[in-house]
Amino acid sequence: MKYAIAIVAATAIAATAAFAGEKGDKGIDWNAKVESHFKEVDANDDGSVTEAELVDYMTAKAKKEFAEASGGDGALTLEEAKAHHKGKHEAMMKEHGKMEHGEHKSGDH
Ligand SMILES: [Ca+2]
Repeated sequence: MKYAIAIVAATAIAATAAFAGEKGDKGIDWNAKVESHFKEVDANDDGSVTEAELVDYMTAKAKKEFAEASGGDGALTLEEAKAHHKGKHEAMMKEHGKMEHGEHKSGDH
């Protein structure tokens, strides 16, 4: 059971780290990313992430995102959800575009 929780936690951490690392595959130290994220989730800093620690972490993250998306009035409308998603997507594309721009010199083709 403990093992299963560890797998779920590791998967969630890896998925979050992968998402955070969307900037590009080159030169990314995935171990360092997972390690730093793991430490973030490991609230009592005992070197292992319990289910409660992961749930607390995800809850805090969800609450923060909800507060941002809902505009702080405690209710998220469909329009707010769409706007929030669009904003996140655009920020990601902007970041991605910057990377692409930096990697390819003009006149490459
Ligand atoms: Ca812990």
